[in-house]
Amino acid sequence: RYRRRVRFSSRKMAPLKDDPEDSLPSALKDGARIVELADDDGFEDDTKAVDGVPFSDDNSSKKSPSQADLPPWLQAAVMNLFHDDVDTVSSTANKETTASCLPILTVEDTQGLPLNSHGLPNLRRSQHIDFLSNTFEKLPAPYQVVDSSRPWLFYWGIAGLSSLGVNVTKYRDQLVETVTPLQNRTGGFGGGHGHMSHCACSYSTTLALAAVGGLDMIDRKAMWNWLGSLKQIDGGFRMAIGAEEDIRGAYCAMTIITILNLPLTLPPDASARSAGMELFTDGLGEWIGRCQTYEGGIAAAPNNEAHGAYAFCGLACLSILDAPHISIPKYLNVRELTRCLAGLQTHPEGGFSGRANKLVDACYSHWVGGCWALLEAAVGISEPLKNGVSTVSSLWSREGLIRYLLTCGQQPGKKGGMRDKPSARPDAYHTCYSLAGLSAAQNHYHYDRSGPTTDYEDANKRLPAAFNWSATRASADELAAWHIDEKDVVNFVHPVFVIPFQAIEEAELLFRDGGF
Ligand code: FPP
Ligand code: K
Ligand code: ZN
Repeated sequence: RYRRRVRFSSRKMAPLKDDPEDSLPSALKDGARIVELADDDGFEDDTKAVDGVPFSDDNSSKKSPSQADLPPWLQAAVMNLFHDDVDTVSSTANKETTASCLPILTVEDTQGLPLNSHGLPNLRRSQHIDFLSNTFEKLPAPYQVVDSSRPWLFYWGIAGLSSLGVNVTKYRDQLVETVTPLQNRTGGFGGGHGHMSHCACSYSTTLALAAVGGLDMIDRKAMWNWLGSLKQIDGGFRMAIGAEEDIRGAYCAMTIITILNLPLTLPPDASARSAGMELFTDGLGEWIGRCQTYEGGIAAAPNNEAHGAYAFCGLACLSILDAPHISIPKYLNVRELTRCLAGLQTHPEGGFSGRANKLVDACYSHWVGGCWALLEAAVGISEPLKNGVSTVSSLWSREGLIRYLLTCGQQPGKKGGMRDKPSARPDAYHTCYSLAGLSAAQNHYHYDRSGPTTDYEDANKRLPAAFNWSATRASADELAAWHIDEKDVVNFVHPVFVIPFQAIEEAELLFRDGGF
């Protein structure tokens, strides 16, 4: 009797072939941890259940030619090696998601998409451009529900188009005209006409205006006053006057302050002054530190559940306060955070989930995928290239994310756009953040530690830390290893502000003198 080889002791594991050596992909034979079990181990020998995953050992005739070239992690998934037998609502949903993704991931199902020279779907650039351009047209009635989030649509459209290489400055006059009635005289932007100012709307409007070159329409002094009214005595920021205090507020407020070069001193009538605070940055790093949870991840606010989207807000905000290698380890446990975020990359899909045991979703390609450049800068593996030679390594699987986005993320058919997962419809939010995540995976981002650092003694000087980034293209070898062609690569996206580098450089020049 043969001895069966298994990786995890689970009743529901897919059966292995009679000759276990032959049934293992070669990459798994060397180096993989193999556990030998005697045949009297109590497992049923003829289990055929594969938990809804459409690959079992008897459908080899359906395998696409490209399956032989699959990377080891995906081969392992095809063999259904990663399963436990605790069923929950989430685990069932996860299995269904895996089942619907797997044939698309392996390109057994091409969805009718044209393939690149490596057999992966091409980036559908022109279709995605058409899709995002439509965001600026008259929208169908169901969009009424986003009437309070109109600036997000402008930002997602502008940022996504920039990633695809569109020169978005052609939208300047149109955008300035549209957001003029959203600006309140008391400072900031609301989500729709007559709405009160809100941090998220002010953030997305500021970034969209920066990208099109329209920042000078903002009343900076009023913005400064309004942001001052959001600063709390525990160090954080509210999203709006009387609204919730969370880490989005911290990232949005510090982004606006930095891009517009507003004074770091709180306005005279800011209520946080009553607790002795003087600067927008007072107590902020400590407050972000309190958002790190027992999982290692970052929550919206202290004592909440960690979520990948808030990890980005926290890391980006800290990367504004000071250089990542200074501010991130100062306020966060980097090892625990890294472990938590790495655990959010799902297998076999290769994309990210937002939190433990939940589903892969393409928008987390940015919210989690965008954390790596910041974390890698914090631990010192993303410094500028030495003599043009890349020695950069990664804490995550770029290849996995790229494959998920190009296969499962792209909407097939005429319309284009990108989607959460194959069962979802495309939308501007997922298109924007899928492209930002694709950019994080396909390009290298470097932090220059010799650049200027924060001088808190001079509170009227802009925080310089977030302006020390640069980016470089991946090598031809890397593109080949990731199974992509040159034309599948998207533009650089600034790792902190999530718009093009050029827009950040122009804002830096425009408000160089500070003051009002
Ligand atoms: C859970 O939704 C999602 C959240 C609790 C946070 C979402 C926040 C953002 C996407 C970004 C915020 C950042 C800024 C700058 C405004 P869910 O339960 O539907 O999703 P899940 O199952 O994937 O967790
Ligand atoms: K979701
Ligand atoms: Zn999503």
